[in-house]
Amino acid sequence: MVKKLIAKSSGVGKNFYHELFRRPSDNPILSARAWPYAVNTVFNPAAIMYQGKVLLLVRVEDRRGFSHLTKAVSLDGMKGWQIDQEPTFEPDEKHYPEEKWGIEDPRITWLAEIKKYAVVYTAYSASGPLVSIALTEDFKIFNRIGAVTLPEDKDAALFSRKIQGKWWLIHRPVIQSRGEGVHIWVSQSNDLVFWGNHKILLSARSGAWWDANKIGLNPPPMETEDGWLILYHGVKKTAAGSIYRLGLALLELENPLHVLRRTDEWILGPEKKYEREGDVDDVVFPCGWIYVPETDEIKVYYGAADTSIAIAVTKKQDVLAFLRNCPAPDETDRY
Ligand code: BMA
Repeated sequence: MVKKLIAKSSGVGKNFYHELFRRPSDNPILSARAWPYAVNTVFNPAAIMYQGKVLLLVRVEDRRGFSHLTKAVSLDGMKGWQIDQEPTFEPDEKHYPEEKWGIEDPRITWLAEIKKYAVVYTAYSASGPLVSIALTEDFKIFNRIGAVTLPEDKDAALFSRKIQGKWWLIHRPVIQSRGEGVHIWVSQSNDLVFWGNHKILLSARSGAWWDANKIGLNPPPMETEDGWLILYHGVKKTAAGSIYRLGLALLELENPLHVLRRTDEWILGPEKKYEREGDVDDVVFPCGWIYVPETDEIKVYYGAADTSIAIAVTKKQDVLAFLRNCPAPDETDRY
């Protein structure tokens, strides 16, 4: 497979994106039917290794339309899920009014320096979605830092370590006034509470591109020998609605603002029935991925059509080989 993936030049079809990620035949692996209590849908899960098992923190939409987060744990990350009998992490509107209409789309990062897992999630406030952070050690007790951005902002995750002496947060503010696209930004902090030094990290393309006008981060950045691996979505508006597809980028390890590579083609898009049809058609939306060093596999956990949870599997070395052959983006394009 690797040989095919490293075509000499980039361009239409040259990079064989469709061979990079494989969907197991068990897909979708989790849906509302598996849930121990009545829910509408389960999707967009965060994923992390915890005590030797795969832990998903799943976005669960109840039958009012509000979301909360519930934990599902499995030894092999495919089957035998043990799902909490009730919500694991619920909105707390009384103390955090920004969580009025629920909490959504978590991303988990292990912060070795403070020995805590950071859960970065979308709080659905009356003024629109914004980014909140909570810290946990055991996925039972969650200590909220609270809202760290203004609305409208979402699709956020932390880098796993300080870089240039600061914590770095990727997020996706929607700036209404300019109407020139919705881009991925990065901000820095000393304490995870107050964020500044805001910069555009990746910009949406324009025109006919699959990632024209609106992009956002998916799982947290993954540190690799070649750089920070980024999986992001592009939202293409068509006459029939929006199509959510995924692309990859690679950022320099000690200066993530330097984008080393970015795929021209999307590497995963809605193809299967469970991705094409659901509460929201034509969506693949991961919030977590897990690297398995023994097999070099990366397992991507994604929401399919805002209705169920599926997996796509690849090998890290195949992804890095693929990216080495992708263009280095023109960084003057950003603003
Ligand atoms: C995005 C997010 C995701 C959702 C997707 C498709 O804006 O809100 O939670 O999966 O839209 O509906």
